Amino acid sequence: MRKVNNQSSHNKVAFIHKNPQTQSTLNEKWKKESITELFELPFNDLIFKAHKVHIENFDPNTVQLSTLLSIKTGGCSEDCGYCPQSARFSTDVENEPMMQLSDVIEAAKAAKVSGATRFCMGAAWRSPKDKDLKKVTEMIVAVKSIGLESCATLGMLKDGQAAELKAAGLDYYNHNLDTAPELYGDIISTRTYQDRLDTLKRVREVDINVCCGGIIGLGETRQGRVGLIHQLSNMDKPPESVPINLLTQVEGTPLMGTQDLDHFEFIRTIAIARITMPKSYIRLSAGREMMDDGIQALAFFAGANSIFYGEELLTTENPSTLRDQELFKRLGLKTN
Ligand code: SAM
Ligand code: DTB
Ligand code: SF4
Repeated sequence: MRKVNNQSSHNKVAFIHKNPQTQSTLNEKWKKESITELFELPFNDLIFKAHKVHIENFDPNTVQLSTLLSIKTGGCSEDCGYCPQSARFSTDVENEPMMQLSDVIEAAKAAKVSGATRFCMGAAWRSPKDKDLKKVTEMIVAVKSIGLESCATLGMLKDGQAAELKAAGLDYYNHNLDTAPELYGDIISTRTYQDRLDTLKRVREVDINVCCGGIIGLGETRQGRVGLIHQLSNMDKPPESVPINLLTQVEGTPLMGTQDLDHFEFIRTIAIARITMPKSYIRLSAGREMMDDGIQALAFFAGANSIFYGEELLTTENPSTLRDQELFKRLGLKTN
């Protein structure tokens, strides 16, 4: 049993490390000032604007379903302040070695039966060892043969590793920027923003679709959220898939006790991701378990068109497939 408790409490200063990062240079399509102005719009004006962008680019009544599986759980060397899988924090997560191929196949088949179209395999690694990567490539081949799109999130990739994943047929690589560059060192000290950008470059170079987003509700100010969107939307090619996670607070992690983010601010962030990245899939990710149906409905209106679907994320709970199916029915949403 590795499901962990995600309770939250209030009024704790969130940031833990002090290790300022330098800002990368961007070819600016979206200026911080313009993104800030979007955040400052009246809520109704903002979500109306976002919905207009949404309907110009997507069928607003269709949601893409991705199912997650943790193929290697816990015991991670990194110190990401939000993560229950870091070996440095004392959480209820039980470490588990890499899963057997046959168990992954079983989980992928079950995801397909439930209606998912993409299967995302996550590993609690700083970066994969070559022998581990080989096993993951076998999993990718198997997932593809079931008729699912494949996605993997394995940490930082070295030269050559992205090409191996591509050769196995990997469709998407998930690697999040997590927050604004200037805040990154407050949340993670064991790697840099530039490390993340370097891996994303390697993924792009071999033509694997990029899944890249972040976490909000880390205790950042609105300017922090502006900084994250500024990075994502100004990438040479914006990510095809943008997961927006709301911090899931886990007992034992340094960010446990962070002040909860107003859910309307979460919706604003979804709307601004939609406006600034009109052709990307914007995914409601961690945090749906804490959202009521009304907030999720608003998120779909504001431009979210993908979710993590299945009872579990990596180590924490997600809404049941039954609850999601009922919500889709009530909202007249189709899935793919
Ligand atoms: N170890 C790899 C890495 O860090 O890239 C892959 C797995 S890691 C768990 C994938 C992403 O999950 C993180 O980048 C972060 O955005 C998200 N995540 C982890 N813990 C979270 C939490 N408690 N709440 C919200 N998102 C979280
Ligand atoms: C992403 O952006 N969110 C997912 C997926 N990519 C790998 C992970 C969320 C993890 C939430 C905490 C957990 O379940 O351990
Ligand atoms: Fe490790 Fe990834 Fe968790 Fe960071 S987010 S501690 S790298 S599993």
